[in-house]
Amino acid sequence: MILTKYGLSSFFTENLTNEDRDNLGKVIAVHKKSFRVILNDGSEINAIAKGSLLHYKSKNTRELPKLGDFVVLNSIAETNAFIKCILPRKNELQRKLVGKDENQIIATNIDYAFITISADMQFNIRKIERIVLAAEDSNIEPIIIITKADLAQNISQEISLLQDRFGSVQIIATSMAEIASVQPLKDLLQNNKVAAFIGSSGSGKSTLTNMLLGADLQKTLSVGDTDRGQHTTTHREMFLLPSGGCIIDNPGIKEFALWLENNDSIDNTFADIAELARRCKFRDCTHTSEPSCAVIKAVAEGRLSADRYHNFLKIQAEEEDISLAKLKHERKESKKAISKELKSIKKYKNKEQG
Ligand SMILES: Nc1nc2c(ncn2[C@@H]2O[C@H](COP(=O)(O)OP(=O)(O)OP(=O)(O)O)[C@@H](O)[C@H]2O)c(=O)[nH]1
Ligand SMILES: [Mg+2]
Ligand SMILES: [Zn+2]
Repeated sequence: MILTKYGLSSFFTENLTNEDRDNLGKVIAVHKKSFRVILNDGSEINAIAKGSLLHYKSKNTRELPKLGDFVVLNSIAETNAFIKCILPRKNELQRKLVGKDENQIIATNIDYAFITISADMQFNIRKIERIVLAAEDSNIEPIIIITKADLAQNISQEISLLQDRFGSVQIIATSMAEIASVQPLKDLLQNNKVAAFIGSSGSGKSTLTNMLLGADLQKTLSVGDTDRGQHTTTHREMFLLPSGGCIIDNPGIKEFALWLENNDSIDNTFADIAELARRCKFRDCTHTSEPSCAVIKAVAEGRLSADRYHNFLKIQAEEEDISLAKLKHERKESKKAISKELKSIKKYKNKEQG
């Protein structure tokens, strides 16, 4: 049963009928109009979503199949398989689309977010912090991978720099010049775990994918190519590793805006600030200008880094934006639902009269 290797467990199947159990699949790639689905016997098919799933205008909606979903198909025997339903998800790695009141689900049912940052570039701490936060918000373990260790001036210094900042997050350095450097990633993926690479374009996601696969399946930017900043990988895809576990190679991401489900996530990531805040004079202190603010005091006395404090403020402001965006999104959805309901009532009335 191949799907076990893709992370299938009783969590997903316990409420299924025997018939549905025989028609399980997992979405391993998402194309414009169809989904690449792997079946329990290891064969792959292209499936389309059932009609009722297709009335969604936005492809970002939760109700549509996403990469990593376990699905039930009907009519596997035929060449055109339909996705009948999506099994409840363990989690969703998601971000907010910049400039839109909409979220994008990057992948579902994953155990690790492999956050790649290349050693030869300046670190964008805020972006890393956001991705860590998004992962933790969804119960996904973030792992920071410093790629291109061979190009680093002083790799142990870079590791300790990040370790100071992200105390509890595991940090791993890799280099394509040293195949053994990916062994820690292979170890993490034992017992059928699933990881998704996430990081800037050119940070080495596809190179790592190929190293883990032991084969050059993914195209990487070749030396001499001048189109730096262009995406070499253009769609998401999931791969089973010969050493066990699965990985998802993603196109590079430029910006990572937050879309959080859990209001406590910020407090968890900024536990030190949450702890300080308990001693602020005002219970609803925003830690910006209030008198007797324990957070501002800690920054002034050098007990809290100013950098971390500013990032906290920024993310806090972002959270307000998210709440607003979510509200707008929900309103739009409920307006749609109401107008649909009205239409069907009208139809019904017309029928009754006619
Ligand atoms: N020196 C060195 N170069 C590396 C290493 N890993 C990747 N590269 C190079 O970095 C470039 C980009 O690598 P990719 O694997 O294509 O990056 P990517 O993250 O998949 O990029 P997108 O698909 O655009 O998101 C390629 O030229 C790789 O050869 C490394 O460990 N050391
Ligand atoms: Mg790539
Ligand atoms: Zn305060």
